[in-house]
Amino acid sequence: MGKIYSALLVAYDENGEIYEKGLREIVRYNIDQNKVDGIYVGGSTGENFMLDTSEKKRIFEIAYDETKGAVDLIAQVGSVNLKEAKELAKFVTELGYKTISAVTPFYYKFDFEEIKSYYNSILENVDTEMILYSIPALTGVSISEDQFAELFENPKIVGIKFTAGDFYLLERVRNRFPDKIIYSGFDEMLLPAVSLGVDGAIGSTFNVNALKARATFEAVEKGDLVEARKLQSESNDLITDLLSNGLYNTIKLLLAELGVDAQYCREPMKKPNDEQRARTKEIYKKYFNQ
Ligand code: MN9
Repeated sequence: MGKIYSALLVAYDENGEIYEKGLREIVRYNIDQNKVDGIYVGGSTGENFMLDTSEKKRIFEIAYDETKGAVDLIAQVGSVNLKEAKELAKFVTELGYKTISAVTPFYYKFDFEEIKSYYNSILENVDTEMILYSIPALTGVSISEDQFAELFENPKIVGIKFTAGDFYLLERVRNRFPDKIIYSGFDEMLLPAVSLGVDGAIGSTFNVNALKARATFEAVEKGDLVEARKLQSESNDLITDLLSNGLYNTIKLLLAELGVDAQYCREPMKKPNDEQRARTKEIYKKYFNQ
């Protein structure tokens, strides 16, 4: 059965500081209500790339402590500051995380040799397994099939979080590396990814829509494509509404409706305005309060 991981949202208070109570509640909600198999900590959804090192560490600590081994955890430690990435890899490993992940280095146009040495360097001093995080739409970095093969030469690299709509590449990689773990990263493209044989999915919208994502997986595994398409369409109605109203803010506001004190995003992301709040109430009524 495919695994469903929430890409963890982080609650920030009015001033943009980590709001521990809310973060703990989001973790709990994912375990108790969303019934996720795991949580991906420190990803895009956690607003990670706007944080300093001590804040990243604090989030890893809180998520680890609140989870208490109930579900699997993956710590995203990647950073364009390699020294920080290595420090975080060591930190989370010592905390007890069994799996790390790292986004491809971004901003500068690193060549593949540099990308490869970034990954091998992060893994040098830690004994954890690594899931590559590929998200070309945000990083501008695409990894080809042959480049994945080269990265997999490091036995600690066990899989990919594949956040892209390139299903040709996904099929090629799936077919060539049957033993690697592939997580689909775009929730709106879950069904095509599942149909190509991914092992699981990691997504922001699973913070409120994990049960339907799991049902989509199950329908494909039963061979019921008609049901799977119906479920994906229902999810995509919600995802379209979320994206058009401001993704992370709207999920946080929905979580608030569901009793989770998810609070705000951190600057430079904006706080929701009245219109977004009103629209979220409608979204809530449409999908969650039937
Ligand atoms: O973790 C997420 N990516 C980002 C992956 O947030 C950048 C996805 O879950 C998307 O948020 C989601 C909506 O496009 O698929």
